[in-house]
Amino acid sequence: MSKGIITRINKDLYTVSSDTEVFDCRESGKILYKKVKPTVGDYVLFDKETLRINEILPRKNSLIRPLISNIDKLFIITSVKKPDFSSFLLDKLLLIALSNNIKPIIIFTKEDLLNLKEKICIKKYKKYYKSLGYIVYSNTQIKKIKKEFKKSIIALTGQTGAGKSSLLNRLSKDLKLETNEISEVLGRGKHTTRMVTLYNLFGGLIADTPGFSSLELSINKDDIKKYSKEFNVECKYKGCKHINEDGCKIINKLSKNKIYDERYKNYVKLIKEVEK
Ligand SMILES: Nc1nc2c(ncn2[C@@H]2O[C@H](COP(=O)(O)OP(=O)(O)OP(=O)(O)O)[C@@H](O)[C@H]2O)c(=O)[nH]1
Ligand SMILES: [Mg+2]
Ligand SMILES: [Zn+2]
Repeated sequence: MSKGIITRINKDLYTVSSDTEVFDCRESGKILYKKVKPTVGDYVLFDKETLRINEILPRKNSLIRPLISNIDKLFIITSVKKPDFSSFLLDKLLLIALSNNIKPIIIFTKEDLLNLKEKICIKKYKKYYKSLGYIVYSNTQIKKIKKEFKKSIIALTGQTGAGKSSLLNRLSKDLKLETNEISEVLGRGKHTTRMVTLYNLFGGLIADTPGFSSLELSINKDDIKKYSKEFNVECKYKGCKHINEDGCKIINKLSKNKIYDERYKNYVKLIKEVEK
């Protein structure tokens, strides 16, 4: 039996990469009827003769959107215009990464479309997120981004039209991935990338993924608090969620900083979203 990693899934055909070879495999009867379906990023045991996948090896983590497993780093592709910047979406994606034990890397795109005033505003956000300890790049910082690849499995995520495939094309001239202008009417992308595909690049693997126009969060309230840096503090009452509790330290700190307030609003909105 050989070990490999699934790099692409097309209906019931699984592309498995093993050393430097690539195999087109199908599921064996043994796993076909199991609840857990193989995803891109899964390490599998397969038979080179029969081209059957016999076993999915234990996962480090598994995301639903994008559907991918064993991710070390999530490149959060954050467009500042077309589609417009949304700190709510960014905060949501940070939570998805952190709660799945994935290192988030924020990459801003389309800063060239901003006027001076907007540039100053985005700069403040970048500074703030850096102050929280996150890595923040622009999609023009190719050298720095390349350094993130070594020995890592990376997934791109972000809205449709945010510039995920374009970034990969910038990083490697050979990929030539399809990209598309965003729809002027809807102000967002056209769902150009349809499949999750892992590419071998700079000593790591990176997945281009389909963008989304809306995204559900499936983590619990305690974890939202745990992974929201400024709000992961204890208050007067043990387990205070900082929503409307009397004497809450967090609520008392509001209005001191615009982005802090905005992150707080996002936090409350996310808690309410999972309460539904
Ligand atoms: N001005 C500008 N345009 C960009 C930038 N990055 C990407 N674009 C454009 O944005 C549009 C959408 O880019 P894509 O790379 O197709 O976006 P995507 O995130 O892969 O979208 P989906 O595959 O639908 O999820 C294309 O017209 C790109 O040329 C950027 O930094 N500046
Ligand atoms: Mg794309
Ligand atoms: Zn509180």
